[in-house]
Amino acid sequence: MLGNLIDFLRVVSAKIRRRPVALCDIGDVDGITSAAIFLRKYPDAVIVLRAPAQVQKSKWLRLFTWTFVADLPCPPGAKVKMRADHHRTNSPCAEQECYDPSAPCSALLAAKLLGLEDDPIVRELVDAAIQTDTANVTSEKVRKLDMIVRYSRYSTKLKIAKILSEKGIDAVLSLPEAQEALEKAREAEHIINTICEKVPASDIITMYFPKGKKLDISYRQLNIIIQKSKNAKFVNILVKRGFRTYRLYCGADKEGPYDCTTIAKQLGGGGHKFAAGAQYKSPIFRPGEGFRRFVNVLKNYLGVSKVRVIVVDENLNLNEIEV
Ligand SMILES: [Mn+2]
Repeated sequence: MLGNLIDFLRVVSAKIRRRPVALCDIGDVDGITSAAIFLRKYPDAVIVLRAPAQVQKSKWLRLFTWTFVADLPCPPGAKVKMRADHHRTNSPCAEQECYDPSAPCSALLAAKLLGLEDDPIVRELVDAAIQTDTANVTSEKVRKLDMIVRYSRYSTKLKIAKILSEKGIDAVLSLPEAQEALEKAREAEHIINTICEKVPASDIITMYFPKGKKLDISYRQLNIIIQKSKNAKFVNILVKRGFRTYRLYCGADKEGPYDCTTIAKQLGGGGHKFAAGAQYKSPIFRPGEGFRRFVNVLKNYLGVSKVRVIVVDENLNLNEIEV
């Protein structure tokens, strides 16, 4: 709420001062590096970071003309000058598009669009985004940046984008805020490992966190780790985030045969074949229906009448049910 007001005022003030405004994905290294690449080109730009679902729903984002949007859809009806994106579910919407669903990340497209492909800092950032967005992190530096981005608060993420644009990844790793975020990440990693050890290996793994907000972990990261350590082909994690708000994290093996976008779209979300998500709400008088809704979509997609779901409570106890 307050965050929206502050960002609204930041954009208004940018407009008054005729500064470029950019809207980039808040969730991962790809979004933040895309923002940093834009700042590299336009150091006085004002950056707003949001998740895809927030962009769809926000009433105020669509009131402005955006100079640049990256790793996100356009705010519905808004005028957007340039956009760099690789999500199959986000169709082209800007005056100047650098849109390629087969690209490994948006940062690469942002670099192309802004003509910065040969800039050494930009190349470092693009390389980091490729590693994280394809879930194939090979450098320790990038692994740390990924953790820092995931576990930093909003103001820190903006600061990180700025520092990345000026000095690159090393400068971010030496920030005191980065140490704090890494400490949080270590705690989260411990929780994730504890959960992971209790999950039996299977091709298809479905998990439900009815008290999901109580665990301070990245569920996207949990999904990736479950996929890898259990050799799973299709992992769905449903998280109850509030009284009637649900969030789905879907992950699928790149070699197939499953497609996450099919599930995510039916719940109002989107993404890639191998990683997609959705956030949706249950009706006010039936706050528990969100779980049913997801289970039905999944059963339909798999063509089965029952699925096994691992329910994880806030004390990390696992309970397997058939629904
Ligand atoms: Mn991306």
